[in-house]
Amino acid sequence: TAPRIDDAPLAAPFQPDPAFRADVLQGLAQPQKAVPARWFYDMRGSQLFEAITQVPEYYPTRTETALLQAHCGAVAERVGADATVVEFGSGSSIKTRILLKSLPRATYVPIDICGEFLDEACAALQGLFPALRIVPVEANFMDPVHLPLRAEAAGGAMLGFFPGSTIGNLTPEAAVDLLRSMRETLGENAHLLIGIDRVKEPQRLISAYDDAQGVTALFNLNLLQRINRELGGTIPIGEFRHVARWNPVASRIEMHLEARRAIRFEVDGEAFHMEAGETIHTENCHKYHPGEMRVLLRAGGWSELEHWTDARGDFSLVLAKA
Ligand code: AVI
Repeated sequence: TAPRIDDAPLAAPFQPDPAFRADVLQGLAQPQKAVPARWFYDMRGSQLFEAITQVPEYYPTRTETALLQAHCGAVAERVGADATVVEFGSGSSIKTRILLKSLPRATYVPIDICGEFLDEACAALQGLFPALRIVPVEANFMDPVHLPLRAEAAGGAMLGFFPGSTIGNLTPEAAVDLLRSMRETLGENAHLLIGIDRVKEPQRLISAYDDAQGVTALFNLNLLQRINRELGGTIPIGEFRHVARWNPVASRIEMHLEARRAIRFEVDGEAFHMEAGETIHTENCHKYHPGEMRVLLRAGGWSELEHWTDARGDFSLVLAKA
């Protein structure tokens, strides 16, 4: 007999991302439990990160935005108004608007891991810049990215854009590898405009990653919600608290999720146990001195052309050339 319409499945069953599953199961089996920070950014995580950028203690976004406003004209003079701007981890693309205003004939290639968020950001940007050519790429920019167009095809120069001190979420070794792969992706003669957070008093850094409203705590805890939802986890989220610590040896803020008491849970049928006070390490945010930034860029194949900072010396905006 012919199948009836009401026999058809309503929707394909949800398939967990195999890379997410592997990272979580391996990470939770380590003596120091850890889950890579890239898994923060599902739809809610991306929205919570945007909310973090608005809290008073989180100075990087405000400071970098002011630096971009002050110096985007100088960037445009170097790269030309018809440059192709390739943004690594584009998120809401809010800062990009400042840059694109000074590059009226630019092509924009946003790369982001969250396709849903990417679509929304592109639609908003297209509304503001109706003539802008946007070529979105849904990808993890940590992996080598194949660009759908290169400078030859687009006409103008290539300008990599990596704001927000996202480079700080990598170990210095991984940061050098990423800078090299960006150089590879962007080609000869490319420029890179990069935002890097500076070392400062630990208390200011800790407050920036443990804000009074608790937005960063929600962002961190959302990772556990994502594990429960997408990987069939039974993690008792209320039994965890958000912790931000300054690690002076590694020059980084570390975010952890700390168990308030001894707990047991399962993820995808595998059992895990945590002692009271034991943590899951979820993020590193490395902070650099200006001289260290130059060395890092150099090791990644980039020479510093300009280095701008704010009156307090909180944050650096660096323009470099391949
Ligand atoms: C995306 N990244 C640069 C942020 C940072 O400051 O390292 C992520 C973040 N984590 C907590 N607050 C913000």
